Amino acid sequence: MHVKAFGGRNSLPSAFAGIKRMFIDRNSKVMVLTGAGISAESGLKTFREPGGMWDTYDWRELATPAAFEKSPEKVWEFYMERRRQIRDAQPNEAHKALVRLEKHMNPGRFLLVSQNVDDLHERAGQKNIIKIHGSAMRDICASCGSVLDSADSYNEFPPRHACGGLLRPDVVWFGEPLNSRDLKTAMDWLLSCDYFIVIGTSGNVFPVAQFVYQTEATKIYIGLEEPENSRGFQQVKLGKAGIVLPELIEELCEV
Ligand code: BV8
Repeated sequence: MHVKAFGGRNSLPSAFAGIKRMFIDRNSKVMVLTGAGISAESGLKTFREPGGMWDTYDWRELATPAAFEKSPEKVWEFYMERRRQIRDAQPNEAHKALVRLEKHMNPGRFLLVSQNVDDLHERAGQKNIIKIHGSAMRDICASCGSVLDSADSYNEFPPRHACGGLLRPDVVWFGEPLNSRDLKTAMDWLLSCDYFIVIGTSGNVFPVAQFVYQTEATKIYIGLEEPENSRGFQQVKLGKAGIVLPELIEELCEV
């Protein structure tokens, strides 16, 4: 059942009255998926909106293994700038609301899967999280696979690991497979969760964009505009995550 999107804080038409009556029991199983939209109110750019990252830069030149092979310096310059912006950003009300939701749930009944490579969920206090596209705040050695916390600066570019291999940001680039263990955990949760709440992602990037079609859970989307995969959701609530999410979680969990 696809219920049309609507905007505004209190315009809960009857079709959404259920969202008010729906109550998430502490023992329900809740899976949350976030995208760049949840970090927008922290001042970080999204990707596909006008003025967004891929509107400004060509991802083929910056977020693929071939790009790194061709010009590691250029790729490092791009990620060091994003790292600076992430370090200057703070978690917003939406990140904090998800921490309250996790605390509301009984142990083992909450999982956050984030496509974001920033660390705002972690800095907000989120515990059970899978970063399915990796983290811009970690580096990995392209030769030996060692993972390091990112340094604020390097004395050479591109930086090298002690083993001599090139370091790269520990993110999943286009054309790279997602971590198989993370993907299996996500699949297991999709098959068993009661609620699948998706926030701030345009539904353009695969295989994550297909998740909504791979679960029988109650599926709610929160974002500024209808995502590409909006037909997969029973409920689409348009608005800023920093405003809508705290209100929704308060209604659903009375927290
Ligand atoms: C792979 C890390 C296979 C780097 C990123 C079908 C099946 C499988 C693959 C494919 C397929 N079709 C195409 C592919 C290939 C490709 C793909 O999906 N291409 C797209 C462009 C069509 N997928 C891949 O390459 C994936 N790998 O499939 O490998 C394989 C298997 C075996 C062996 C080899 C290969 C890897 C994909 C991961 C790529 N990495 N990022 C980095 O970030 O630097 S993707 C990038 O997009 C980010 O991770 C980002 O998180 C992700 C999703 O973007 P969104 O988060 O949705 O951001 P967007 O701007 O689009 O939307 C933001 C939304 O927020 C908007 O809707 C907006 O309205 C809303 N919003 C804004 N403000 C607010 C808000 N909402 C609420 N409140 C607000 N205030």
